[in-house]
Amino acid sequence: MSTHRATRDYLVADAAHNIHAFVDQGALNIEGPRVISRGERLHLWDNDGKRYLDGMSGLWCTNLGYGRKDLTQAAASQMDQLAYYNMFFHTTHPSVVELSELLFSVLPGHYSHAIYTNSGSEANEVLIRTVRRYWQILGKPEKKTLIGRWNGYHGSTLASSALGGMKAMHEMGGMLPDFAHIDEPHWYVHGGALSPHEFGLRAARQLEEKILELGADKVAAFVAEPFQGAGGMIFPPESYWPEIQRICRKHDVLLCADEVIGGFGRTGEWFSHQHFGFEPDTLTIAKGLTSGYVPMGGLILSKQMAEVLVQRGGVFAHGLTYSGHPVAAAVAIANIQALRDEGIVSQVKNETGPYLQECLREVFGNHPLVGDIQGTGFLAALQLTQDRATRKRLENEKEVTWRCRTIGFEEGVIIRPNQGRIIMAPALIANREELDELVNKTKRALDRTAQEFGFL
Ligand code: PXG
Repeated sequence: MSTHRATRDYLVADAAHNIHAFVDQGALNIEGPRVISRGERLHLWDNDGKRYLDGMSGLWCTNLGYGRKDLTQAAASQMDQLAYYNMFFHTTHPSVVELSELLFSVLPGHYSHAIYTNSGSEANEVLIRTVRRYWQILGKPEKKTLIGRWNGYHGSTLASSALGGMKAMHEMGGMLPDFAHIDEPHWYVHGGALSPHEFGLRAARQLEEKILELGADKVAAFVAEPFQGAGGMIFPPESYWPEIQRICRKHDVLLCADEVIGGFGRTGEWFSHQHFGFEPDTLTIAKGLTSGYVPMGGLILSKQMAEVLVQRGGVFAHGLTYSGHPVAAAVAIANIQALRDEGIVSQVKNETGPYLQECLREVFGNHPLVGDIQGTGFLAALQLTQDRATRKRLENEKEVTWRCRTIGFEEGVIIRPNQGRIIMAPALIANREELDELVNKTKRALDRTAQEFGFL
């Protein structure tokens, strides 16, 4: 554990040496980041002892909350017994074998194989290589284009960011050939006069248009998050996923779900594609797999795909030093066991998730700044608006939502501004009292924001 130093010391050293994610580093150095030092369940403490309720599970990952001794002990015992070994050159080890047995016992029955990584970005890199390999083995090497979505997020490595649809990332010298994008199914912003149902179908049919434009014999896969996380917690209309699945099957295009945020109970189902009712051929996982205690991700393959790769594929030319790392696997086992044996996933589905959704609708349903509330399980987005009737977005939505986050910190709650929305995704262990604290502090932050900008 690091020794405790004055916050100012940390800020000076941080500015001298660290480049942070997705910020203007020069501007951050002037303002200084918050130094977070300790966590317990849903609460975090900064270096000066101020306490916050973390409404975002870190970066959507601490599904079991902070300070779980079962997870830290699983890591410590595994380190004592076998701190490292690998899956190269005809070896394996007990913790990765046991993890896979457990993982496939909670996954739907049509999945059978996993390729482990250290992160979600790497899991999507492996996905890209694996779907191309799959079509090569089947004698269709031309089927190599992957279709993603604008505003989708699949990671920060080169190919995963090309697959994603974040334009700022593409502009940083990152676009690659053989990737294409369709629009996001964001009814509130793009739906116009269409009903959500009609818009969902129209958004899905863009995939068919794109496949026909590129030629189905060139398209390997469609990859998407069941709901968009980093892109603003956008839930597609109910008509969207069944139509996407129909189109993929019709044109022999693999359907790949990025479950990095949605996996491990977030929606109240083990995996979010189960909530939306479709059957992907692959799943990418990370974050909630270990509740963020140690890095781990993976690619899950359907039985049908795995059979092609295993029975007909020959050498699979891929491997990471830390694929299936014993310590990460031991933590993942303890994490999945806790989610299952403590009934946490079903509690989010049947009890605490509906409670959170109800509270949010009760408290924010008539708020002058809130035009729409989306969410299920332990996911929620408050869409801010200038005018509820016309769904007009706030002109200064970035400024307003960022101010709301800053006031949130003052009020002792961590919520996230995103695309004109205030979003939250608390740890799945949250009880009613913790959820009340989240909702009440968010209400104070939003009220103060509304007052400052003249809405209240
Ligand atoms: N896929 C999805 C759907 C993600 O959300 C990744 C892949 C990449 O995972 P790694 O482990 O390589 O980071 C992610 C990551 C945000 C935010 O602000 C979201 C992510 C990461 C950091 C910030 O919403 N998602």
